[in-house]
Amino acid sequence: MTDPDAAGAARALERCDVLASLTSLQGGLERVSFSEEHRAANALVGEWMREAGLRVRQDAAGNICGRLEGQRAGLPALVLGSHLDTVTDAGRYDGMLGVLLAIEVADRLDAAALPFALELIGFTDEEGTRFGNALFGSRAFAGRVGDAWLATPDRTGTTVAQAMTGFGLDPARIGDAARPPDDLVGYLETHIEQGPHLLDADRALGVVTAIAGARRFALQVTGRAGHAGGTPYARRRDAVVAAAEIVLEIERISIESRTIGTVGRIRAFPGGVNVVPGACRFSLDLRAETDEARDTAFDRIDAFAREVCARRGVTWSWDEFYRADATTCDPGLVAAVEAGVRSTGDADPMRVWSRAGHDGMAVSDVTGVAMLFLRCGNDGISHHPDETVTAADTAAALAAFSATVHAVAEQHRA
Ligand code: HGY
Ligand code: MN
Ligand code: MN
Repeated sequence: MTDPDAAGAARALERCDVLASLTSLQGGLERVSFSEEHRAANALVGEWMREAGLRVRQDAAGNICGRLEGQRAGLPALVLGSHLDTVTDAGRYDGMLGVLLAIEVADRLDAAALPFALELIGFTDEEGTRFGNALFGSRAFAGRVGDAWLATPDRTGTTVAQAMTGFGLDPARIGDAARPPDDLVGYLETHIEQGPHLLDADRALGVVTAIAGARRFALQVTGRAGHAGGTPYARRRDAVVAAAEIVLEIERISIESRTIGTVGRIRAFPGGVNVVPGACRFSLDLRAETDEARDTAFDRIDAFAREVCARRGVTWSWDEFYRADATTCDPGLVAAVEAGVRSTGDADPMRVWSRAGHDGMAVSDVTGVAMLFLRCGNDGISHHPDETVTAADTAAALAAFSATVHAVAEQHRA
């Protein structure tokens, strides 16, 4: 890596620290869509894009976008991006580092020599933290946001459409964010791995070949509330104990079927310490390298839950609120990412499939996508304040990302 790579990496990491201050969470990081923190982040990132010479706009979905023309005006664009929203109590690199490294790539490029335009995008609401459904900004980019999504309420009852209006957007114009395939050459995203695979293999960078398909569910067991003292076990219809059996089986089925099932949220109702819970609501985030493995695992979980609930005299119900199918990265763009990684001196680039979901899952509906991963420190922890990367790995990622853009340009010139 060269000094410019180190300098660009240092600036990107410093800017991640600045963005981390735009938070709604006392003592932690949370930045959700159509919030004042989102507004401030778009303004700041837009300014950094302008400083790098891009023409900047906010699109109809609240994504912050920049553009550099190529050899001539109006060419289809190679898009570099990631997301600027976060989970609750998040790390500061998930999403943000990819957008900021894209700015560093644009800042050093002679775009007028490129056979395509270069666009940057900071997507909003990749996580789904506020409204549950995820990939909002990138689904809008692909023209896949419909009225039902706009009517989805957050926990306060504010719908996506109302939040957009408060943000200064017109939800009826969401279609204006959609990009036709002919506008696009491809989409490249640099992202932290959010797991330990590069760390365990002692590799700074990884070439993503596929992104896991995911489904998210709101699960519910309904029994009957009762007195914690007076209700004999034989007469209980305890929703939490039934749910506990199901949660343990989710782990067992996931491990056995090489899928990844997580119960991240669980709540007992009515929630009194001296009341047998009459209901238990819990979430399921289920992902796998293939949609078939994911869907088969869910069918097994569903069958097990029905059996447990019948045995315990309680009822089982669920609602699916998010689905993103497994995405295979574009072979040509993967080859360019591999060339980028090789340019950093890694002669045998490591290929990985992403266990984390990414905006590329949505963007792949309108153009080819590929990703460059960089190593996560701290045992690969992410979606946590202890999420970390090193300056050296970030410099390597910047060098590789820049070289990837040049490799795509070479492909287009050939
Ligand atoms: O959930 C995910 O995998 C991503 O971080 N949104
Ligand atoms: Mn994330
Ligand atoms: Mn992310």
